[in-house]
Amino acid sequence: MRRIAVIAASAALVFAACGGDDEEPAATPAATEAATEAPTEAPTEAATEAATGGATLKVEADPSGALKFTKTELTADAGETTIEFANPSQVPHAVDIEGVDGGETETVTGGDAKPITVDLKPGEYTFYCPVGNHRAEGMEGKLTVR
Ligand SMILES: [Cu+2]
Repeated sequence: MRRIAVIAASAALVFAACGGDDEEPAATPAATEAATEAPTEAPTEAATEAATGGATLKVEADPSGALKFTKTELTADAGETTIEFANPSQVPHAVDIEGVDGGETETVTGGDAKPITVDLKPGEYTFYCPVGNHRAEGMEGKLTVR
């Protein structure tokens, strides 16, 4: 509301200025408004979505904060796979796939980790949480890649 009033007032000033003698044309308020509103976060969002082209493997930590994942068995097809790890709980977690290069996500609390992309070869792997003693407490599972 306040902003509209300001714009209206400025517009009135511009009209007033034009009506009279050749006073300098005021730098239009509209132009400056547009410039300040321009920066958005859209480009980065688009970039991350474009990067996820292949298969996606979703892993989630127990939402209540228990030291476990929501699944103890996961399956995936061999090849480029994007791993999306979600940890909605208030306990910090990450996921690490043992024996897979770059197969560890960042540690997150109450949110999603930045997706990682790995090249999975057929076989059986253990995925676990590398934070503290979580793995020893049972925060692990089996990943079968076919
Ligand atoms: Cu953990």
